[in-house]
Amino acid sequence: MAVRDILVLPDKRLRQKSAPVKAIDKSVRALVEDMFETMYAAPGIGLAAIQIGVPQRVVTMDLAKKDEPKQPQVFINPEVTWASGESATYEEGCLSIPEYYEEVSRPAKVRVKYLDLDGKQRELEADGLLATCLQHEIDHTNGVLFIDHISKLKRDMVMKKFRKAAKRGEPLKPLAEDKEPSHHIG
Ligand code: K1U
Ligand code: ZN
Repeated sequence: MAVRDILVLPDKRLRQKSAPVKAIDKSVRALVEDMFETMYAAPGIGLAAIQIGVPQRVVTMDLAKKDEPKQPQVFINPEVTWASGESATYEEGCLSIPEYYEEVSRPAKVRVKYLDLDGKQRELEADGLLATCLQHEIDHTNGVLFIDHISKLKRDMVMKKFRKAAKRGEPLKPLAEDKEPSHHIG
């Protein structure tokens, strides 16, 4: 198990479309372990494999509050099969876009089809933070970032800031505890 480096804007690999997992073997299970370790260390509530440079459709998540026992969830080849017409707005963050938070409007409810770690086909209906987080992570598997859902003006500002930081070789800070978004669980 290892904490892996998280890709940060403007890394082009974040725009790559990930490939479906063909077989849930030892290497996929090892990837999932590394993803949880990386996600908990960040800390984050979700992670897509491409964020650690692995272009496979694998997502980890844990929406447990600070004082609750861990609730690790794994979604392999997740796919939205239905989305509500009604929208919900949530202040999102992204471990690949550190210290930037913005309100994003998405379908309030979604149905998601996926494989669990045993290769069993499952489907769930989600609302609230689970619906937001699932859509954010599924977007990652398609090379889409949450800044693609905000205005071009704001997106261009974010891109400019991160390109500049990369050029200067500035150290990229993780999401600090005191900078957590207002909706934070726990
Ligand atoms: O995919 C990612 O980059 C992870 C991202 C998931 C996410 C957050 C908010 C809305 C939608 C998707 C994060 O985990 S950002 C960090 C964060 O929200 C958080 C960190 C510590 C405690 C609680 C939340
Ligand atoms: Zn993200």
